[in-house]
Amino acid sequence: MMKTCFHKFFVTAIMLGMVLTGTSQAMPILDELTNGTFDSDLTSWTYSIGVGWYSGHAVLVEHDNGETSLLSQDFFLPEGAQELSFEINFTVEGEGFPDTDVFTASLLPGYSDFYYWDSDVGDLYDTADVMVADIGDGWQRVTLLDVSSLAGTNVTLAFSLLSDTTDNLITSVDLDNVKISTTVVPAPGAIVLGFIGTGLVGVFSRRKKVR
Ligand SMILES: [Ca+2]
Ligand SMILES: [Ca+2]
Repeated sequence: MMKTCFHKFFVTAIMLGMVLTGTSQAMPILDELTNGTFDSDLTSWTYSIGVGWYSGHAVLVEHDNGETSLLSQDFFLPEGAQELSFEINFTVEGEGFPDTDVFTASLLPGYSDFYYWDSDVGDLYDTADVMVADIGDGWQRVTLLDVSSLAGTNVTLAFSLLSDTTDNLITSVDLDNVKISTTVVPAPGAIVLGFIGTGLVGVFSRRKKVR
């Protein structure tokens, strides 16, 4: 009787595992964010003309009138992901008014242009979602405070620099230390073991009551 009961339980657990595995295989899971520190090049990033590497960081410069310099990476945002942050340093040369250069950061889906900067106004962002801190030598750290709603999914992080059309104003943006911070969550294996443990306790307590 006991043996049959365990047998049924484990067959059910294995079938459930197969269903869950089948579901997750339908969507290819990407690698997590890599080379956010730009140690030696732009490996793992997708980039357009106008984006380069210099001395341990990425640099976005204007490459043509009215064109966009784009740097992006598609990656898997892990379970427990909490904050996304990066560091930037703007250099603006020339007298551009009324020209306007625009830099944006987006985490898609969901956070389009969560950080926006233009050469006329400076930076614009929602303080409920984003924090900006001076960290010295002209660098600022921009933090998107809560990305937990996207944890466990594939996302795209994109930085863009849109040039004005007359180019009296020359902007370049240094970018470094793109990071995801996570809270500790139980590994999937631990969750499954937890379910099995709870199931066994249930089986034993039910049998005890029968006696
Ligand atoms: Ca670096
Ligand atoms: Ca410009």
